[in-house]
Amino acid sequence: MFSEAFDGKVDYLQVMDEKGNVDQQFFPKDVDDNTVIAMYKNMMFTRAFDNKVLSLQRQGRTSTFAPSFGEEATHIGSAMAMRKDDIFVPAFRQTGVYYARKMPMDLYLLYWIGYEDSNKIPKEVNGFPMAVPVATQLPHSVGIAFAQKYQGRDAAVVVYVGDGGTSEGDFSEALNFAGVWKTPLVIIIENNQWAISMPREKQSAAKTLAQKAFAAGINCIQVDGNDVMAVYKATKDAIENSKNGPTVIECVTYRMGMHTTSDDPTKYRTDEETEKWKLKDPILRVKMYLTAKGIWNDDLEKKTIEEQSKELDDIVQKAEAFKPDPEGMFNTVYSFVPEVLKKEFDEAKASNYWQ
Ligand SMILES: Cc1ncc(C[n+]2csc(CCOP(=O)(O)OP(=O)(O)O)c2C)c(N)n1
Ligand SMILES: [Mg+2]
Repeated sequence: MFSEAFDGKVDYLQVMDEKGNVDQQFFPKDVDDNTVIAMYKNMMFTRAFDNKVLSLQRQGRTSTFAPSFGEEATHIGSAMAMRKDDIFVPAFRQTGVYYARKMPMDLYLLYWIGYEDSNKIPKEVNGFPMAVPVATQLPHSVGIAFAQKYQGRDAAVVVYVGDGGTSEGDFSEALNFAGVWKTPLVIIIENNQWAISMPREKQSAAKTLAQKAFAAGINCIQVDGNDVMAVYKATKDAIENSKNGPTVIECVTYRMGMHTTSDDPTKYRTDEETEKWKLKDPILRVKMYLTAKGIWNDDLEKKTIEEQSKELDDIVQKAEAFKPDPEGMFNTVYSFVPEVLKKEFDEAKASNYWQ
C-alpha cells in the first residue's frame, strides 16, 4: 500500500500587477504612501546608478560592472523589509540592496572602479562585501545566521543568490545546514532567468527553484520578483518567522541588461523575449500605482530625477577623488607578509610607486 510520505506545494505571490493594481488582501499593513514613494525613489536611484556607471565604464572610468536593470524590485522590496539589525549577504548584483541599506555609494562605487577598500563596509550598514565566486556566500551566511542565534541576538540574515547559483553544491550544502540548525536565514533566489548565457530552463528541470528548499526541510515561496510589494511582504514574513528557521524566497524577475559590461546578450537571446519583460517593468507599475492614487506626478518625477542626478554626480566625484594606499596590496592579502611579497613591496617602494 502507498501512503503519502511528503506533500509539497509552492505558493506564488503577486500583490501589485503590471498595471499597478493591488490585491488589498495581501498589501502589507505597515506600508503607507510615504513608504511606497520611498520604494519608488530607491528603485529609480538604482536604475539611475546603473545608467551612470555603465556610461563611466564605457569611458574607461570603472572596471567591469554588473548592472541590475529590471531587478530593482527584488533588491528594494527585500532590503526595505529588513530591520535595523538584520544582516545582508549579497552576491555581486545587489546595488539596490546596498543603497536601501544606506551604504555610502561612493564607497560602493570604489569596488567597481577596482579598489578593495570598498569592502570595508561601515558597521551600521550591516552588510557583507560582494561575493563573485558563485554561491560561496551561502555557507558563510548560514554560519552568520547561526552566530545570531547562538548569541541570542534578534537578527535575521538575508542572503542573495542567482538562479545559476542554485545549481552549485554550496547552495545545497548551505540549505541542508540551515534547515538542520534552524538558522534565522532568508535565502533570496534572484531568478533573473539567465546565468550569463545559460537560460533558466537549462539550469534545472525543477518547475520552481523555490522547491529546492523542500529537500532541506525549509519553507519556501515563489513571488513576482518585479513586484516590490510581494517581495517586501514575503521577506517581512520570512524575517518574522526566522526565529523558527529559514525560508527560501524565489523572486521571479528578469535581467533586462547584460550579465556584466563584458557580455553581449544579443548573441544568445531574442529581442522578443526582452520586449515581453519590458511590460513587466518593476518601476513602471509603482509609478502607475502612485499616479492613480494622486500622490505622484510629472513635476515630482522631474524633481526626483534632478536630485538623484546631483546625488550621483557627488558620488562619482567623491569616488574618483579617492587615493588608494598601495600598501594594502601587500599587507591585506595574508595575515602576515610572506617573503616574496615583502621583496615586491620593497621594490615598489624603491621605485617611487607611491609618488
Ligand atoms: C564558482 C564560479 N563559477 C563560475 C563563475 C563565473 N560566473 C560569474 S557569474 C556567473 C553566472 C551567475 O548566474 P546567476 O547565479 O544566475 O547570477 P546572475 O549573474 O544572473 O545575477 C558565472 C558562471 C564564478 N564567478 N564563480
Ligand atoms: Mg541569473
